[in-house]
Amino acid sequence: MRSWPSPFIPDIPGHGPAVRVHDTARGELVTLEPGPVAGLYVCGITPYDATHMGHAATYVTFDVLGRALRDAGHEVRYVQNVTDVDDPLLARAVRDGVDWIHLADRETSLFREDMTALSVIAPDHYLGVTESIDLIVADVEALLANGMAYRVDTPDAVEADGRDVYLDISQRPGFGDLSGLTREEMLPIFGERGGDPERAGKRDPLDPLLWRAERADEPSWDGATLGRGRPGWHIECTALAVRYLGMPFTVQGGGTDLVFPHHEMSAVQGCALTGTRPFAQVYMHQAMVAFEGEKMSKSKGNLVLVSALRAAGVDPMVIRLALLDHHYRTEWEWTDADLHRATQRLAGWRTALSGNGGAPAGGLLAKLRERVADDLDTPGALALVDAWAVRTLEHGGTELGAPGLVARAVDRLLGVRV
Ligand code: 5CA
Ligand code: ZN
Repeated sequence: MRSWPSPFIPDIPGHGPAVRVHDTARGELVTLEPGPVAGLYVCGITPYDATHMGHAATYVTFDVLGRALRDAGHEVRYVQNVTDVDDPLLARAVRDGVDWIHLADRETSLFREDMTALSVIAPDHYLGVTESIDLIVADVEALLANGMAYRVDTPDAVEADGRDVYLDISQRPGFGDLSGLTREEMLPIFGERGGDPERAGKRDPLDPLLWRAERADEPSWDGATLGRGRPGWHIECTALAVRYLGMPFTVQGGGTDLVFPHHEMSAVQGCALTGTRPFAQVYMHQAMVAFEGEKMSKSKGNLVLVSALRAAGVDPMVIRLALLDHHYRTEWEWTDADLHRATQRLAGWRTALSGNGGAPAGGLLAKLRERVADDLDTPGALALVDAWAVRTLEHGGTELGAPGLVARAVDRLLGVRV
């Protein structure tokens, strides 16, 4: 799938320290040790509505991670999916009386525009489910062949012998290691987040769907020995990560709403498929962004859209600064005050950065790098630039070239074009 144009990443002297982040599985800060190439998989959108501040927070967070890894001297291989066929997308298309393909296409295009405007570095592999069917089918067939998956009778399948396929979770060691949830805690969440604990014929209510046999009025693809149908949700991310990054890759990312079941299942499936562990070295999650008292979500409709703000004339760099002002592990609620504060900040920075000279910047570079590499402390990084801007504005610029250096550092590390 076409991705979007990546922004230019300016060079600055030296390089940053090793990157430390919070691993959800271990519940502690860990230093990433990826070797020359860091593999990053971040769960992409289900394109049935436009990019909201929660999505934007997630993609900006992992963009900053990618920038920190590059600054520390690693090459970054970045993979992202598009869930361009799934139940909520099909349901929205039916509700609105539109073709699901057009809906997915339209919202994915808008997402690309939003990511471009927000200066987010594009994935190296940007892949829709609908263009990855063969890969997914081969993986589900492999899981059936090695006894990790099983078929369930499906009376409402279109094909007479059509049967759904599930992963046999009870066979899997390590299930629950990521989320740390008990079975009792898992069951209701599984039901709320796309799972089907009540489905008759499953060996375990928590078993995730791998392949859904074709039903009437639903899109379907040729599944070779699986029969016609479409993939379950989690297997798409397993298949793409294994194929395009290989196991174990450096970081699996997304919002905290994906810890269970999505990332737990993706990981268990990857281990079942390859016979190796772990799936990813580290699992990183962006805290939920709320609006009007609740998690911002397409299904609830309490949305602040990136595209709507852009259409209203808000500078995308103001949006990016508003997001960076919140640490990725802290839940927060979007308000107009965020916009106001970021607008003031950008204006102040622009004034300070437009002179010939500025306050000395050598020390600032090292401190900025340290903040970003320390569990992506972006609020701390913004505060450092604020302090430099105040010094420059209050005392005038003494160091020629400092504004240029600071502007490049802010662009390289934080993705803010001033
Ligand atoms: N297509 C799946 C992942 S494979 C999906 O969850 N799509 S999504 O469109 O619902 O979400 C896209 C990304 O944004 C996910 O990483 C999700 O965790 C994150 N996200 C969704 N809502 C919020 C929110 N309110 N705050 C922060 N991140 C969010
Ligand atoms: Zn995913």
